[in-house]
Amino acid sequence: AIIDRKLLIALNHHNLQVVYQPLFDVASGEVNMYEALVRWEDDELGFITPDELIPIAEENGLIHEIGTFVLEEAAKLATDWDKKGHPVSISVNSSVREFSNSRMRDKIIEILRVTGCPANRLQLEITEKFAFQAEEEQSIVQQMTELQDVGIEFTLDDFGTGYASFRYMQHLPISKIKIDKLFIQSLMTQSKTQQLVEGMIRFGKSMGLYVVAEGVETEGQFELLISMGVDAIQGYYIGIPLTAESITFE
Ligand code: G
Ligand code: G
Ligand code: NA
Ligand code: MN
Repeated sequence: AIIDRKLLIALNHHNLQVVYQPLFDVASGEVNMYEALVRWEDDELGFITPDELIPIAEENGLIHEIGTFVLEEAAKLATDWDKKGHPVSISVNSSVREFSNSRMRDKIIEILRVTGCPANRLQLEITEKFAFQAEEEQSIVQQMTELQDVGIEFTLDDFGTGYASFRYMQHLPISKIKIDKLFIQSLMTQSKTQQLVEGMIRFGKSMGLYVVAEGVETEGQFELLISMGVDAIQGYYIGIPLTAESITFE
């Protein structure tokens, strides 16, 4: 299809963008992490959102090239920040599909080596939206475990909306969960949602995990989540996704 060809050309010309959204760490009271989010705008097709782009790329196989591009951009930026004295890490979304390539681990280690990025400055977010096949499981777990051994942390993204959370947690080396924004949207208006979020935070903490809430847009949500013991907050209330050049440190 035309979109597949256009995407390939855009990737070859590095014509995609990456924007970065801040995460506020409650314990330190500082932004200590940014999430990398890919953006693609085509001259004719216009703006293609990641919700459209990622499924297309998973289908046509270009998800691996998108992953490489975003990882390289993020690793370069985190290295640049490190050199300037900003100890801030960047987390990159990756589809479990990307780990079906047995060289995902090697690719990431190579990106760290080439960019000089400290391993603990690059993190990965895995979504539970997609199930992995039983036969892929061993390779996925092994690659993730080896990456964790060198210092790369994994977040289970969109927590609570998939169907495989507990299975993922049982097998994958995850140290953080990110409560999906769907739950945050009705946090203030539904007592049932409030109980669910409280339960997810308590569960995460009892598992020794770092618990993030995303999609936080108001002070009310922010205060309530902090009183519930959440470890980090992400959302428009903290900051919108920005290009690397627009991000400043005080
Ligand atoms: O912020 P935004 O609307 O762009 O994100 C929409 C969805 O796309 C989110 O689920 C996010 O995890 C996913 N996404 C954004 N960037 C990337 C990326 O570089 N790789 C993958 N696999 N998913 C991404
Ligand atoms: O699936 P993932 O969790 O990675 O998706 C992140 C998506 O959420 C991105 O599209 C990002 O632009 C969007 N997002 C980030 N902060 C907020 C927010 O406060 N409210 C809403 N509605 N969306 C947000
Ligand atoms: Na994410
Ligand atoms: Mn999410």
